[in-house]
Amino acid sequence: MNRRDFLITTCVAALAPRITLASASFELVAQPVNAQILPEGDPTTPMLGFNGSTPGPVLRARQGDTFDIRFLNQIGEGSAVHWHGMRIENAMDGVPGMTQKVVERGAEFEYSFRAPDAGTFWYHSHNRSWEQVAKGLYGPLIVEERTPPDVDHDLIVMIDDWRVTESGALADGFDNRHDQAHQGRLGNFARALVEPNTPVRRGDRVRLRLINVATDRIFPIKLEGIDGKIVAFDGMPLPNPQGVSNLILAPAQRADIIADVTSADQIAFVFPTRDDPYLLGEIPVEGVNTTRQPSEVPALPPNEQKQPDFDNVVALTLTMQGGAMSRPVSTQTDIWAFNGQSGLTDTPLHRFERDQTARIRLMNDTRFPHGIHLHGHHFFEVGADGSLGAFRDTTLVGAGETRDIVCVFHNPGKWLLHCHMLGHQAAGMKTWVEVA
Ligand SMILES: [Cu+2]
Repeated sequence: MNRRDFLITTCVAALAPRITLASASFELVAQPVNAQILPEGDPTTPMLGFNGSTPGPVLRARQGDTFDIRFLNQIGEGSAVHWHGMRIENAMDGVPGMTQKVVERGAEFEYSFRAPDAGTFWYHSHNRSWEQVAKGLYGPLIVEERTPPDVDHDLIVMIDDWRVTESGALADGFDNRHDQAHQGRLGNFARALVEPNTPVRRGDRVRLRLINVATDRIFPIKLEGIDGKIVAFDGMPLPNPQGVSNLILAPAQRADIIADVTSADQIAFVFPTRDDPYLLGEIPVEGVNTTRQPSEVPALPPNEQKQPDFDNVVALTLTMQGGAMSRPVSTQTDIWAFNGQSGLTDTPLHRFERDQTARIRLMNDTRFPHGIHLHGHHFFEVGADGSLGAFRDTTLVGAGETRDIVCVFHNPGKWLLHCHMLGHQAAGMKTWVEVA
């Protein structure tokens, strides 16, 4: 991809959603919306959204609080909402055909779940997600720490790409098999949407909650104008905050950054491409904060983790297969497969006892990277030296790469395990596990 692939480069963020404190009860209405994807003055884009906007409203609560959300489906086809990264009860996970019936057009569904973990999460459609998410059915879900870190601004940065025609409409072809066999549906226009879109001061300490909400595109992201650390991945605090260089977010992955503003002009989110860096978005800097004293970026308070039992480990292998430039797996399979199987089978990949520890070897035997997402749990990425790394819900496995993950299957129910490149999921790259 290069700069010319994008229609335009700069514009104002016009999709700013309203912030909503999830109080006792809240209505989330999926409906058609018109969004200003292209710059002001250019045509708006017919899309789907929640409560009149895409992205949908920011759902925000305190750790331990309960979200009571009445979902109303007014999009003219079936839908459902998945609360990505939330370790909640199975019946609330929002997967049609597995954890609930599809919410038909005109129907509604009551979601109610307690937020066990503080962190940066998001919600999105899980029905024909490759199309409904591409059309805009997603929003941020923020769970505040009981004692939040000391920052001057808490900003959500959603990074997305869209495939837009010159008339401003979303391009058709959501089920395009050529896209699905390659990297998926990649947009010709990308942007970082900042919420709230307010100026910051030089010297301010900011928390940036980056979410890759794109259906298929992996974003390497260079941050300019700040000095700080990554404090969490996929909602889960890092015991030791790490540097912000080499940040890569696969679809659905998140990174929380706490940083001090060093620029007098702007904080910039830059997508390095082969040709030129591409400016995804910026936060303006106005004025100077003269009172804040320099200090180390603190680690966030940890969320609960069950420690793996390495004396009793179930060892499994999940081999990613198929796609363009690979041998077809078999005549029985779709474009993509796990272990020779495409799509959901009657029996799960594995049935775990509750609290059982598993070490799953993710082998990518394809020519493309895959972002593998497990529902209802987080897992440790295992480093090359065997050490336990970040505690995530989605892991990016490069073409030809192998990565082990270690997971304590603590959450009873039926859980999807799938590629979060949604075009790959559509073309067979999904399976499920069951926890007793
Ligand atoms: Cu994939």
